[in-house]
Amino acid sequence: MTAPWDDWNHILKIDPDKDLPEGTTYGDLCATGTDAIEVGGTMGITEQNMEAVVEACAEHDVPLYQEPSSPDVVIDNEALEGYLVPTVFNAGSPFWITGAHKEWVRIDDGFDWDRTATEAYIVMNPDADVATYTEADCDLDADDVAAYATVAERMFGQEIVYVEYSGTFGDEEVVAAAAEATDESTLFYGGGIHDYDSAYSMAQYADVIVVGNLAHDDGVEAVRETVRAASDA
Ligand code: 1GP
Repeated sequence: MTAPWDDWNHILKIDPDKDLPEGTTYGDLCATGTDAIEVGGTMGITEQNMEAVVEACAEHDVPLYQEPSSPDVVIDNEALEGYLVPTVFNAGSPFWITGAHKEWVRIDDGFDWDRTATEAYIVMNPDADVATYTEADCDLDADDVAAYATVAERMFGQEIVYVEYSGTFGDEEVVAAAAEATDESTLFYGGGIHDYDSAYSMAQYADVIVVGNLAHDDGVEAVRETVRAASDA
């Protein structure tokens, strides 16, 4: 069975807690050529700000996914193609591996399994909010990351393995090792992609590159360059 992300090269992640640059609209971001929009962030996420971004993107022709940081911010909006739910494989607290999920599946009666997939995160930037929040053990070398990727794919059947350097550009050797270790899973890379070259270098290894801050800091043209790099690589 093929999943939508099998065909993706590029995701734009929009953080509902962050502003857009002056003059940039959500519509402009949807029209950058990105393969999908993920709406999510770690801090300051509410149902209200989630809903506002989803509504603003809904009328544009790009697949829209919510990436909920916790069950209480999950929104039910028919504009959403689905939910990509993080589980952090190197979290120090089991809450972020299965604990939050355990609460979620029982509060939500009509859980929409057909539209829900998990992302097996390996969090690598110790200074990122997501690392602090999940108490992630980021002291990992390329071999460790490759082993986590194998565990995610082979033991836990994860469709998506996500090497996450949120806020900083990662180590190419680590991403290459994760790519080498994954066969069936789709490898996402995110963190510090800020121009054509940085996008191109990670897109050589990752199946899909995820661009976040750039949209909020530099706007549409900068994002377009990364889309171009992702399809060139
Ligand atoms: C964050 O992986 C994404 O979850 C993208 O990271 O914001 O550093 O681009 P940046």
